[in-house]
Amino acid sequence: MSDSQDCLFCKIIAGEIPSTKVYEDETTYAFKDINPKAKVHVLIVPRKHYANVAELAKADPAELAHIAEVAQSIADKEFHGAYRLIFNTGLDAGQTVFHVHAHVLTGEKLDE
Ligand code: DGP
Repeated sequence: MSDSQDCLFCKIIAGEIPSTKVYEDETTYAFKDINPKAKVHVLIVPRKHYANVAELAKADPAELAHIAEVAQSIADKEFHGAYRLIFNTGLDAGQTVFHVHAHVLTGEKLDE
C-alpha cells in the first residue's frame, strides 16, 4: 500500500500527473478514470490522503458525505441522477490505488 508520499492520486491532485478534471473544490477532486467501465466513469477523491473508505469515514465523515453529494451532482448532469457508486476496498476486492476513491458510473443505463 502506498502512503501519501508515494501515491498516484496525491500526484494527480497536485497536478504532477495530468488528469481530466470533472469537478474540484477545497477538499475534493474528481477526474475521469483512465480505463472507463461506463460511458461516464469518474473518480472522486478527497484531497487529503486516506487509504480507504473506512479510514475516511472514521476521520472525516463530512467529507464522505460530500463525495456522495458530488457523485449525485455529476449524475444529475450526465444521466438524470442515476449512477452507481463503488469504493473497492482491499486488494482482494480489486483496490489497486490506496488513496480512497469513489467510482461513479453513469451516463448510460448500466447492466444489473
Ligand atoms: P481501484 O481498482 O478501485 O483501485 O481503481 C483505480 C482506478 O484508477 C482504475 O479504475 C484505473 C484508475 N487509474 C489508474 N491510474 C490512473 C491514472 O494515472 N489516471 C487516471 N485518470 N486514472 C487512473
